[in-house]
Amino acid sequence: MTTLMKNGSGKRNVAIGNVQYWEKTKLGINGHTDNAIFCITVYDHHTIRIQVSNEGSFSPNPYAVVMEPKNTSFEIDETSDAVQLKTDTMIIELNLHPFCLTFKTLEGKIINQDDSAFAVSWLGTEVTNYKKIQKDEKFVGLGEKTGNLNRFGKAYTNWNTDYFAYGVNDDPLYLSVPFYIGLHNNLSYGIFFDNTHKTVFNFGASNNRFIYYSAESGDMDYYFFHDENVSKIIEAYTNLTGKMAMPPLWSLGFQQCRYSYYPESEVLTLADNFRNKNMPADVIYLDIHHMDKYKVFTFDGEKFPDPKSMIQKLKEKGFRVVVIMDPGIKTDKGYAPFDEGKEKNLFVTYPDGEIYEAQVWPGWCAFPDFTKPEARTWWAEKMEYYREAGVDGYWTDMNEPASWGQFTPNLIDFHYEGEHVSHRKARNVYGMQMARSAMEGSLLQNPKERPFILTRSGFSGIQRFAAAWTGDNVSSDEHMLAGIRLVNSLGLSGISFAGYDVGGFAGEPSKSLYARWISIAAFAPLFRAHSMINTADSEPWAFGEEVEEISRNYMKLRYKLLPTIYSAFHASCLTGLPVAKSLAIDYPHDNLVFDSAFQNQYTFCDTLLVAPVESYKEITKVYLPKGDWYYLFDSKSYHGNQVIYQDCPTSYLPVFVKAGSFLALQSDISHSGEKNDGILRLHFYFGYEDSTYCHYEDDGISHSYTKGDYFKRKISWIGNEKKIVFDTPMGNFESGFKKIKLYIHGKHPEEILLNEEKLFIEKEDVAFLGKLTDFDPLPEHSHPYHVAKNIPFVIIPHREKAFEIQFL
Ligand code: NBV
Repeated sequence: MTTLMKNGSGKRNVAIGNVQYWEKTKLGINGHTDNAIFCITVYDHHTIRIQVSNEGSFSPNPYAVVMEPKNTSFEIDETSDAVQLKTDTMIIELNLHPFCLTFKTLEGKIINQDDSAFAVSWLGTEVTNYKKIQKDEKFVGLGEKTGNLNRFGKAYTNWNTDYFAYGVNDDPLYLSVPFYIGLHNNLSYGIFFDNTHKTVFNFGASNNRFIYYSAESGDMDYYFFHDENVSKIIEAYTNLTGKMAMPPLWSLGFQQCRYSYYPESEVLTLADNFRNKNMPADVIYLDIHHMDKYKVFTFDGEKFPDPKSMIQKLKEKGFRVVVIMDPGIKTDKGYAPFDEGKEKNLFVTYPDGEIYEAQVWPGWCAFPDFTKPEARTWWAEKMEYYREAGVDGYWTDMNEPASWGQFTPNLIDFHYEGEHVSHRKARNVYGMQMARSAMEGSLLQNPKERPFILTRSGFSGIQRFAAAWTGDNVSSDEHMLAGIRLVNSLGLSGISFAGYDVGGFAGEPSKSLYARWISIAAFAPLFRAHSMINTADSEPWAFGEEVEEISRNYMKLRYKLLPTIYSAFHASCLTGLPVAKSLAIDYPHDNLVFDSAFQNQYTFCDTLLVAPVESYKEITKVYLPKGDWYYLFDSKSYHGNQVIYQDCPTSYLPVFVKAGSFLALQSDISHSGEKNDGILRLHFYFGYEDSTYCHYEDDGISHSYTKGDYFKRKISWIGNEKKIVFDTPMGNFESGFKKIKLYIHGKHPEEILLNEEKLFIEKEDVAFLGKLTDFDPLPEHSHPYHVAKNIPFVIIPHREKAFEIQFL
């Protein structure tokens, strides 16, 4: 196009120009301007795609988006200067001279608007969309990005990067999600820029005129989301880019990693230690030393002479093994994965066809082209080697891809589903496609079980394939808090199953730091401890008796909470909303949420408010947003909308429970596969706001839940009627709980309804969870009280703390 000729050297900015032609289509508007073609597509009422290209056609973009436009009705209104497209949720106004988009509410409030002079512009191949900054606008999300919850005033680059011991303000890291949420004037919207090149998001850094997002090359291809609240925007974004599938229950337990546990005897002792020390755990990782000379799909015969029987022994103790897989394949003739990959043309090459080699752990390596379907399938087939040995989960590391020198030449070729592109376009999706291949491999090799893949690198949509962790963090308080923000930000960006290395990967944590970190991580979606080679032991018992005790208490609490956590994962799979929710999701227009003192706070499973605090603090400020709250450990109640000072000795993490909500706990178990005592402890925290807890169970491992083999029961609190309602369960799975003990916390009226039955509660029946060391103050039940008519359970009152409900 003329643009490129005029601007080939990238000397000056070239804006999109005036609209010369437009037409209404079935799905929106198509047209062209002085310098580009454009297309506006209504995906549904709250999701609009804007594509602009100066290359004559739009590129297919095969990775992030899984949704097709729905047939959504919309209206078009035309004036001489503008065209308005109106859905049930918003108005998109296209100014014609020049092209400039304004997104408005149905009442006409501006949600978001292009900078009228620059709108979409090019500098050479670099394409940018400039947006006006709205008054007091805040920005959240953008995935794995360091810095403040509110990203205003900073700029970020998306370019997947291996970054050992990154600083807490460094950028870019391993995984890119070019999606953010804007907040202002009680409005919220989302923008997902679907371009896999290196992209930059500037939220008002070094200028006071606009915010912008730009890509080195390719189309301006973005989705605009608007709805009544942030949750709905995240839902819409994950409708577009996909939701996670239900992970295996064991992956929600405690996971222990180290670079590296070997030989076999050390791994087995590690497992015994967890059991002997009465510390619940589910997963042990094998890092790169499990391999023969770091060659993927091998075991080191000396360190692990019989991996199959070792893994079998671990399984008997209730452990699952997750094995690391790095993408680099040693270029050794005679090493089957290399020979095969070469013969089948599955490696990334230079444009002249020569295999691209770079150095990683095994030495010079070739890299499977995971953007090529045949390479993904081949890798998935190769995973038979691990499955044969009994491996259950896979950890895709170094998949940015990383190599010594950290500077991959841009000219190398990638298949990119047949588009044949350079590294510039493929890098950001390489890691995600490796994780995809690992997930497909897990399903291929072990079709009856759900995969668990943990990935370091990824792109928008990675939640469909893997959980993510935040890479090589450092043992420091500021890193601990930065990790929490990273996980909260991943959650804002569609990646719900995420965590950080407890204790810090690089360096060595102090006793109190480890204790604090593991306490917080008990409330992280992924609960995994890890540490670097040549560092001191860092298992939860390695820091002395007191830390061991604290770790045990929080690990046990995690396991007791598994019914709640599992139910929250189920909800997350349906909605795309995170399990660890930044307060920006539910309280987006409350400025204190963004205050540096409170920006790390989040809700876990919608019920618990976690206030992370440094290890050296004995007292901390906590912001309780609107509503009422109870301190978890003694059920002391607080009004919300206030800052409180909370004692936080190392053994007590400030955690609060939302008034009016439920927490479902089970008895102590030592791993997720162990049977509980069949009693669900349902803790209700009295309050005036309504709430619903959707209790979910299934077999925890197979896919049969997708065919109806689940147990699901809505338990609601209707505040103004003072009524707890147990809905009829749904699904074909028999609940593992035969009884429910109901605990009522807080100052409540003497009469509460349980469905239609009256439940009389004496004042002294106020319950609390008790001291951490005495966490299960459940007394034995006494006499049956009465049989409720319409619901299948018996209520047994008890004079101390709980009501027992028995299923008939
Ligand atoms: O495989 C070794 C490590 C791994 O333990 C860590 O979790 C990854 O993030 N890996 C990076 C390679 C090099 C670390 C210096």
